[in-house]
Amino acid sequence: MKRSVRIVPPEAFGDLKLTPPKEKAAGIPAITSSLRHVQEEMGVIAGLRALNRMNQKGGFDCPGCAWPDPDGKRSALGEYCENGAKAISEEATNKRVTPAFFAKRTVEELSEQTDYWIGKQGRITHPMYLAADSSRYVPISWDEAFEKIATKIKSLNTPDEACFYTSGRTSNEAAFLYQLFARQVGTNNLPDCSNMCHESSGKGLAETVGIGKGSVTLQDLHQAELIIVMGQNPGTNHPRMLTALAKCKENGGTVVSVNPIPEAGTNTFVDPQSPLSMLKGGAQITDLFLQVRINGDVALLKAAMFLLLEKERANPGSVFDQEFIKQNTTGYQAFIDNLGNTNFSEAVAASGVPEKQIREFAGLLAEKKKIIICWAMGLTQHENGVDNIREIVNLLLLKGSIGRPGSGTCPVRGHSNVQGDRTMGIWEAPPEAFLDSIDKNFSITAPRNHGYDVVDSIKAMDEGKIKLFVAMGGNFISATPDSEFTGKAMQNCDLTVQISTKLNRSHLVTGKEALILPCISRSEKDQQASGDQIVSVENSMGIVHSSKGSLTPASEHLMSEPAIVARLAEVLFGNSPVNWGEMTKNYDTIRNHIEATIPGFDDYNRRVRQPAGFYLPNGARKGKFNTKSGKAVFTINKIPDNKIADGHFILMTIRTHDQFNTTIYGMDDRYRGILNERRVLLMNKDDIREQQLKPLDIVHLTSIYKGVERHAHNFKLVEYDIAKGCVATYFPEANVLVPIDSVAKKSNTPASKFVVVRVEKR
Ligand SMILES: Nc1nc2c(c(=O)[nH]1)N[C@H]1C(S)=C(S)[C@@H](COP(=O)(O)OP(=O)(O)OC[C@H]3O[C@@H](n4cnc5c(=O)[nH]c(N)nc54)[C@H](O)[C@@H]3O)O[C@H]1N2
Ligand SMILES: Nc1nc2c(c(=O)[nH]1)N[C@H]1C(S)=C(S)[C@@H](COP(=O)(O)OP(=O)(O)OC[C@H]3O[C@@H](n4cnc5c(=O)[nH]c(N)nc54)[C@H](O)[C@@H]3O)O[C@H]1N2
Ligand code: SF4
Ligand SMILES: [Mo]
Repeated sequence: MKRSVRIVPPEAFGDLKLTPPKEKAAGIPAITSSLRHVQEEMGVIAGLRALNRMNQKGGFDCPGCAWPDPDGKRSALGEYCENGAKAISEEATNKRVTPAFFAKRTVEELSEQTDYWIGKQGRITHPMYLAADSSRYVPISWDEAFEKIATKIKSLNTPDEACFYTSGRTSNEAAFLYQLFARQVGTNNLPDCSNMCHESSGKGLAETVGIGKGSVTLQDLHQAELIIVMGQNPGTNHPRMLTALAKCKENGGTVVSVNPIPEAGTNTFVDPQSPLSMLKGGAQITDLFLQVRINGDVALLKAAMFLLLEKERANPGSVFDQEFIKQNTTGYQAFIDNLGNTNFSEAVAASGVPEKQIREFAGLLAEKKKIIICWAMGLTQHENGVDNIREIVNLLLLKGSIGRPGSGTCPVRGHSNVQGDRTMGIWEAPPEAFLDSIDKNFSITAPRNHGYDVVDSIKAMDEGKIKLFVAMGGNFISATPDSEFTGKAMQNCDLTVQISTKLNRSHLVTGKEALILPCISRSEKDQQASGDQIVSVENSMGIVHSSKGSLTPASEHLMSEPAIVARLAEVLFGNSPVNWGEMTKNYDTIRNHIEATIPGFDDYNRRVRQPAGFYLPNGARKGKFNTKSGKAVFTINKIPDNKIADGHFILMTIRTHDQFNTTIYGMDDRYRGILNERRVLLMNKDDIREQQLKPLDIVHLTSIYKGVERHAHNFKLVEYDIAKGCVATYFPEANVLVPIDSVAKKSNTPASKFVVVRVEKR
């Protein structure tokens, strides 16, 4: 039975209210907003008790972003931000989705609701099953659920008909078991949210500096002379990064922001953890704001480096670190020859930034030595996303700004353990050495052929090549591109299984049969045979530390993520050669296996219990580049051709201040001054006039890619300070416009920051 569920969220309007965009981030409004969310979901007392444990040594890790906690003393006023408070309120909510909830509603009915409504219903309490001939989930026992999955796996023609997705909140312990399970099944089909996120960073960095992770620590940020924040909105998505930027400024550093819109947090930051900052009215963060056109970053960097090269040629050794370049890099001459041929005025025009500001930027680059570049989705989610990262590396190499204190690469990760999941082997293209190690430690033979990443999984589903889809967290349907295409592809699967805490669209747009396996969350007590367990996570700076939940689980019927994987594996494989039954009695056993399999985890069980955890080895941080040549590599990257037809715009799909990816916390984008409405299109004043539109007009969007059109209707036009020719709206409502084939070369990351659209008045 094909259910007629809604794949794309309904086009319902809220009651839009506009206020001037905020000049200041955090401060009192952030505290008020945190408390409101805590109160609504958990009650004030329980909420504050939970917040007191969050990000403290021995407490639980914030389920929000991957920003690190300080190594040393932690603030008694709380080591969290507004969005951390929202994240915990959302997962520790008092509301419940019970079997009675499902008995009252079909999946079709549920799918007509907004994502906001769906997410707000509360925590799922029981394992649930959706039969092939039904539209209503009914309760199922854990044993029956595992039996169904095991039976399906046994029936596959090849293990590659199974696909195991992971979202980045999963702990190291759960992730390690999950990938091991997939490999014992016999597939490397392990797509993860990273494929849509920092995959371009991983690819670009591994190739040039020999490690697919960032090189800096928090200390480095504090010590840097110049920090460049590119394609990132830290005030909303990594709020405590502002504390680090403020420290850098206190120490005399300079901050440059590169963005098509001026984002609040990078203007002024009022540290809610610092009474002094509150009194003073906050610190100015950005010294120089460069309003690039969407995907104008390579052009900007090239233009700036061209100016540096002129200075260097006039006065050799004055700008570039020639000694560093000679000792540590390859490809310099070819890079310089190419850079010298840059058409400067064309590069300036392509960047969209006025020449005067580019000269100012180049002036800063010329005089500073300790430089850090931070970035996020504004650089990775482009067809040339990998080139963006390689160009950043070029600049840092010219300046000798990597592998030294106060300098280096800083890709700011999204989900709290997305980096750890990859370290644990959640990877569709695992290195041979990793698989050898798995084989040796567990006496299995892991498959060697690479599996599907996110985009390839969707295409495989479309072609009927995937029969079983399992998701360890996340919301695959809403997070992926080309929603209609993806939704139909997912419906081709025989069985889809979601291991989840809360309800989302992926529970409604399913395969023929579907299961929901509800799990405990990070903040909750994880009790196993040997007592309360800890799990561990790796943050954006490669620090592995423990996380211990303290709240009572949302329901007595929940299982932990590691226990779900181990139980399923035991049902399918028994306890030989992998002793799955032993695995979850005490998670120390899992960590011992991780230690035996993955480099850098020596003495894991002891070190993870150190109050601030431990740093994983990182060659680039120490100036050791683990590339083929043993040196860092200059690369040549073309300025992308971003010309689009007249009357078209480049659309970026971004996050509001009130959401975590597909989880909608509320309807306000407070810093941007857009309240009570998510269906908005941000457009520049001149463009509105030239298009003969008016602010608050209702418009329809059509994306055009290789002759195919995709539609999203009903957005209110908001006049906004955004680069000319560019427009913005929110993810996930706009994912229906992102073409499945528009992906970054090499990383296959959907280009969700570069969608060519037409804007038409309703
Ligand atoms: N509160 C909260 N925190 C989060 C998340 C969340 O949804 N909510 N999500 C988490 C996850 S998984 C991730 S990956 C991160 C995402 O963190 P961000 O990458 O900060 O998130 P986005 O909203 O996608 O913002 C991208 C930024 O890049 C800019 N931009 C877009 N295109 C370009 C471009 O071509 N060039 C330049 N220079 N800038 C551009 C946009 O204007 C915007 O400021 O945040 C993590 N933290
Ligand atoms: N257009 C567009 N699309 C994008 C992006 C964009 O910028 N623009 N960003 C991309 C990025 S960077 C990312 S990372 C992806 C995110 O993709 P996903 O990681 O797949 O999506 P999330 O919205 O983070 O997943 C939220 C769901 O996770 C489940 N969950 C929450 N906590 C837990 C837990 O502790 N355990 C388990 N098992 N489940 C839990 C809940 O059911 C919740 O509904 O989206 C990508 N999609
Ligand atoms: S910065 Fe990120 S990890 Fe830290 S408290 Fe805020 S949301 Fe949580
Ligand atoms: Mo992400």
